[in-house]
Amino acid sequence: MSIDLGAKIDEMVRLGGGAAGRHAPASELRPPITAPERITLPDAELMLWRELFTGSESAGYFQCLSDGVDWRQDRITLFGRTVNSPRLTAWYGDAGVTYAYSGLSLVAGGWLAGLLSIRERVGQAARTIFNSVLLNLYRNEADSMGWHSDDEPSLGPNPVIGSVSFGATRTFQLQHKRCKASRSVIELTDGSLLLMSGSTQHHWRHRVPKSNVPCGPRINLTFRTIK
Ligand SMILES: O=C(O)CCC(=O)C(=O)O
Repeated sequence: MSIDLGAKIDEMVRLGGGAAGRHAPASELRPPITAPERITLPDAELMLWRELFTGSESAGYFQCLSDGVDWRQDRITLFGRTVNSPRLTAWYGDAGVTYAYSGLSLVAGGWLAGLLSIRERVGQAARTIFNSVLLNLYRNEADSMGWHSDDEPSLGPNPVIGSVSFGATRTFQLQHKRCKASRSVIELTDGSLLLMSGSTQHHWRHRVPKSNVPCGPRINLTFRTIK
C-alpha cells in the first residue's frame, strides 16, 4: 500500500491550522519537543511525553492509520483453543526486518509515509533510529493485550521501545517480575509517547487490560530496533 500519509496529514493539519497554517507546512508548525516526565520505578527507565503530538496531528494520524494500514486479525491458541487475538495488528519497517513473537513471524515490507513522519518525531525524542514498528488497533474497551515483556533476543539486551498512542485513553499496567506486589499504572492518552529502555524489559512485564468503561478505538505504535 503506498498512500502518501505524511502529505495527507500535512494537508489535514494545514487546513485546520488557521492563518499561519495556510502557508506553512505542518512540520514547520510543530512545537519543539518538550522535556519528558521521568517515571521513577526500581529497575526501570521510563519517560513519558504526554503531548508529543498535538490534538490535530493525532486526529490526522489516527484517521490515516485506521484507513491506510493493512490491519490483520491474528489467531492465538490459549489452553488448547484457537481464538481471535483481542485486537488487530500490523508490522511495518525496513524491508525484510523480521520479528518473531508469540509463535508468529512477521516480515516488514517497508514503511508508509505517515509512519515515517511519526518515526522521525519519536526518534528525535528518543534519540534513536528505529527500524520497525508494531501497530495495535484496540477497537473498543473489550480489546486488550495480556501480560508480557518485549524481551525477544532479536531486540537485543536492553531494548529501547517507543510507544505512541492515538485515540482513546487506555490504562497501561506494569508489574515487577520478582516482586509482583510492585505495580504501576500509566494512563496513555492521545498523542503521548512512553519510552521504555534500560533494563525495564528484564524486570517488568506490562499489559493493557480490557476496560469496564466503554471507550472508542485506540491505535498504539511500538517502535523497535530489531538487531
Ligand atoms: O498498547 C499498548 O500500549 C501496549 C503495546 C505493547 O505492549 C506491545 O506492542 O508490546
